[in-house]
Amino acid sequence: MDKIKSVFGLKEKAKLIRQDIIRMIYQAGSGHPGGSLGLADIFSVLYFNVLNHNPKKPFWPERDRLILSNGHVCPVRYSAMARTGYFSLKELLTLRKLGSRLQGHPSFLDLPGVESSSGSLGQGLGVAVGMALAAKIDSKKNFVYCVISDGELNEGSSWEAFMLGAKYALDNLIVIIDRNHIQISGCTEDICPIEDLGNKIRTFNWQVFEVDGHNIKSLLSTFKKAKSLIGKPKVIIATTVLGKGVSFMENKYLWHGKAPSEEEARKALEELNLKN
Ligand SMILES: Cc1ncc(C[n+]2csc(CCOP(=O)(O)OP(=O)(O)O)c2C)c(N)n1
Ligand SMILES: [Mg+2]
Repeated sequence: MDKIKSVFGLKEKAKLIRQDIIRMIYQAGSGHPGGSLGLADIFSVLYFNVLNHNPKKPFWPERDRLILSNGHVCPVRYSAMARTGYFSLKELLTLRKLGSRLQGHPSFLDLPGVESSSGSLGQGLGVAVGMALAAKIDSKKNFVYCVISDGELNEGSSWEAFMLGAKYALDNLIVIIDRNHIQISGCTEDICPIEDLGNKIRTFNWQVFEVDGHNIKSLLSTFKKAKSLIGKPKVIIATTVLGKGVSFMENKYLWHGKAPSEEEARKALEELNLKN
């Protein structure tokens, strides 16, 4: 696949992804717009630039793997997949319909290109550690990327996986944390504080990078640095805004898992259209 290298090009794709997210969730009548919109820039950078993949050959053995642990934000992944050519844009509107390959939480058995089923939080990092370890054992050169959310760091299983990743010095593993400070019912620091997150993970012997999850240029350079560093697993703490791009959704936890009404969807699309 030809990679998009320009910041402008990647921003344009992120804008389209955000519009898809609104259309899909409105059409489904349920879903999770907040986290999905917040991750649009990161998924644009991953799918159109960072990942070594072939949308026409989703089972290509040498491909990079992308595990989406916080499966509820799958509309962002489905849109990036459709826009890179895994399937048609039309199929996006089948989100959450009976029999659709685009389930409300991703189903690995249904949709080629989805590397693991997810939705039950706290499991993805363990899966990614296993895949990265397997790649090492097989002397493969591919990378394993894993997107996890800040809310799911409340799950102890995530921390077991951090320990194991360090034990095996999995430098082919790059984890991206969606640090939007919000989970299902409020602010992460009110529900079960996870700060000082960077230092916590550093003490687990991971290399930690911190980045603005909406700054395409910084994202590109951070992924580049993370890929080149050897000897340790790496985590990128990406600060994001839940609902990014839609003024009335931004930073509002109530938009974690709620579909927009017709009027709200119209307003959201209007705003997203006007954005540069
Ligand atoms: C094991 C498990 N427990 C509870 C849930 C219900 N749940 C779904 S999303 C969510 C909040 C997770 O926080 P985060 O992913 O940070 O939310 P976001 O930033 O996307 O709003 C919860 C508790 C779940 N999916 N899995
Ligand atoms: Mg969150």
